[in-house]
Amino acid sequence: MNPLSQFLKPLDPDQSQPLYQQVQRALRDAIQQRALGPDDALPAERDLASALGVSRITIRKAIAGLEQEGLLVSRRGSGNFVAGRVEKNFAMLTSFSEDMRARGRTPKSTWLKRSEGTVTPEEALVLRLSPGTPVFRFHRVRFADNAPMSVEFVTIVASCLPGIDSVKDSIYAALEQVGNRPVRALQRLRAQLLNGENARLLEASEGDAGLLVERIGFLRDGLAVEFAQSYYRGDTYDFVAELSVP
Ligand code: 16G
Repeated sequence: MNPLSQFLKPLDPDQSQPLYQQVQRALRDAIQQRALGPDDALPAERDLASALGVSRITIRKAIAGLEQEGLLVSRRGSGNFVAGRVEKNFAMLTSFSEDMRARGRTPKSTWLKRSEGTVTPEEALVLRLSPGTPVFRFHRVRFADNAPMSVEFVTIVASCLPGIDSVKDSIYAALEQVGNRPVRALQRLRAQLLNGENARLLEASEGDAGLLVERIGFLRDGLAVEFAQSYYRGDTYDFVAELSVP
């Protein structure tokens, strides 16, 4: 038996919840319980409509809502698909915006804070800067389409950018414009449970699995330009690397 059929049962029009929301819930459950896996095609609208006993208009409204949530993606001409996990090459020095675009997803960010200051003792050690060096700090939630992927804290050495407002959507684009995009980086990945503010921002539950990736980016002359800490939802990101014999 197709396990998907467990989720596609005729709905009850007498329930207080609008029908399209019931459809959304049924499909969301099917995705979360893996009856539909990443990149799987959703059944045709007319098949969903007849299985759930609702109109195609209701199905379309539910699908639009799930697209908004980032759970489904519609591909022109070929239908609706479950959004896939993002696979990121651990050894590629790319930006979040580039990674998302390369996968056909639209990068978005919610800005939580941007501020100017001087290095903290920790940043001074990590970036090898003298105390008092000016820095810019950027705090954002990063989305692929409408699905939250990471909460990011980035510190950039202020002398590498013309000003804090030169950063629009992409920090790396702003650095590249003035020839200060990092060309080498060190990266560390650590498992971390999502709690408190980070869990809330990533729409995860307290204690869900997460990943903390820290990156120190360097310029060609070896000077550090960025220190970034990104907290990822554990269920949305896969880090892959190619290995070779030493
Ligand atoms: C990625 C980088 C981060 C960088 C950001 C720039 C990892 C683990 N981290 O999130 O170091 O600051 O991209 O993205 O990949 P942006 O250019 O889209 O702002």
